[in-house]
Amino acid sequence: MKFDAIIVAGGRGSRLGGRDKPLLAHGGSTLLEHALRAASSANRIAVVGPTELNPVISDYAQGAAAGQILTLTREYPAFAGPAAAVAAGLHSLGEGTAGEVPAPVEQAPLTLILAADLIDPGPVVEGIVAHAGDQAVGPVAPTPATEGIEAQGLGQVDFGRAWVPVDADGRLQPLSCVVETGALVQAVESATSQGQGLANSSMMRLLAKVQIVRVSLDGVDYTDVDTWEDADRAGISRPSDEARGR
Ligand SMILES: Nc1nc2c(ncn2[C@@H]2O[C@H](COP(=O)(O)OP(=O)(O)O)[C@@H](O)[C@H]2O)c(=O)[nH]1
Ligand SMILES: [Mg+2]
Repeated sequence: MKFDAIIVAGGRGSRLGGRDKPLLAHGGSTLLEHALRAASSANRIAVVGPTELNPVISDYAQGAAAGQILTLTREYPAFAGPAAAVAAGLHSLGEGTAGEVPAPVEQAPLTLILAADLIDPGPVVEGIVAHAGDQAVGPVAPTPATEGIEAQGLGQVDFGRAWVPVDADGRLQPLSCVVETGALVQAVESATSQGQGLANSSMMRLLAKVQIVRVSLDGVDYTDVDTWEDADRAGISRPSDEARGR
């Protein structure tokens, strides 16, 4: 099943002293490279973050599949949060899909949403894309319960489906999920047309009217890097260590 990818990579990194988390090096590659490689079977990848990420994207592009389209974009205003970043990524993926001569770029039926601060995004992407691809060809199955805002009775409309991993503690991981592109488009349109829009909104709020399919994936590590303690545990060196050449 074909998919496009949106990699959200432009947070403040405030718990890491303002560092660009996607540029932290882990296992010889940046976290953004890990994310790009994990998404490498996507038709198109939109990275949403600052221009500082450009060299990593350019390096990745050297070895990318022929025809894969890569964009770097940013939400407005910057740092408006992951939901606003996803909307910006979707917008950039949508550009050039209509009316282009000679060949319009087709929007893929599924869209992967991925954070750029995961230590090992490969297995979760592989698992969730496979799961979504298997189910996406079938009809929308009725689900007994949905998550988040919808469960609170704030909205009932079903735009389509999102496959969202559930970690070992039962927490949903919406920043490594796959959404039916049509559902994501409707979710973004609906959210942006309402009062506060998407600024400082959460992924679960963005997906409020999307049917959430919870997916447990065996042996997947969802560890991300939010603090220097996380970085230490993952073997990511701190800037002071780098400066001392350790
Ligand atoms: N473009 C963009 N990306 C963001 C923003 N906020 C968070 N992200 C990205 O979303 C991912 C998850 O953010 P993070 O702060 O780690 O969220 P947490 O792990 O849920 O606390 C990271 O890859 C961030 O770079 C934002 O305002 N803009
Ligand atoms: Mg994080």
